[in-house]
Amino acid sequence: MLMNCAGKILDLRQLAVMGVLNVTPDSFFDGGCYRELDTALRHAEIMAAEGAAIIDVGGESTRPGAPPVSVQEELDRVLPVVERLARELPIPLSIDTSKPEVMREAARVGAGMINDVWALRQPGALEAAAATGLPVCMMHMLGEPATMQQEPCYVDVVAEVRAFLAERVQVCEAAGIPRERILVDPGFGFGKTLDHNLSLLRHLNGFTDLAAGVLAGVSRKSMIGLLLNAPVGERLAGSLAAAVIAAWQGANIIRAHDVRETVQTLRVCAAVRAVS
Ligand code: 7PJ
Repeated sequence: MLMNCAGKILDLRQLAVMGVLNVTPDSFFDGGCYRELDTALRHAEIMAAEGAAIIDVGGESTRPGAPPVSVQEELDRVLPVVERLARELPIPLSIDTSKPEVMREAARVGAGMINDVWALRQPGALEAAAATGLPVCMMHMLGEPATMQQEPCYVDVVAEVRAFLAERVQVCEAAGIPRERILVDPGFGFGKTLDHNLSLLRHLNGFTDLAAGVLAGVSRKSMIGLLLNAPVGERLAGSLAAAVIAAWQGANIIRAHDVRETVQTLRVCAAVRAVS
């Protein structure tokens, strides 16, 4: 399965790593590191050289309690980076946004995918995403970033997240985005307790039939921190373990901060999967 991302190909027959490039002052792991354009570009080039199949550019932190960002501020943060990287890198870029204006403008300067933690539920987002003709990643989130970690509650988290994503895929299809251009993501850490996250990881294989592929983002998240009682800087090994499980359970794309280590880890996973 090949996904056309604005002319660059994302090959979903292989396990892919999506490298995270935050151009925000306040993201939980790398916030503040990549604000300067040159620093962001250099980091993206390193991730591409380390084997990232796609790079996810985000200009708004979604960590619990993060302040909202205006459209103009988000555009100012992400557009110069997307424009330069689209020209200079051989791999596609996704734009991590929920705002229709940012989707449109990022697509105009060369973004190859729309990654929306709101699953195109903000006003105008579905239409804007459809009009770009780009692939989309639809992520599940319960509630909204400011309050999502205040006692998230499900009767059956796996069934409910699956039903949500199935419905969003239908909505996309009705808006003119075919399944071949849709990825789904259970949204680890977005309105979920540790137990919810573990159940979703355990049953991720139940999501593979919903769309063209499954994306999983577990890198350095608090679920790893809770299991290891480790701060964000000491969550690499745990993140790699979770990445292996996600891949083994059928995830196609692993979103990660530590590209080199994640690529190496998934290579071992893929080799074992390839034998009968
Ligand atoms: C995710 C994301 C994720 C998708 C973030 C972080 C928080 N997009 N954007 N999936 N997480 N699709 O990097 O931990 O899990 S921001």
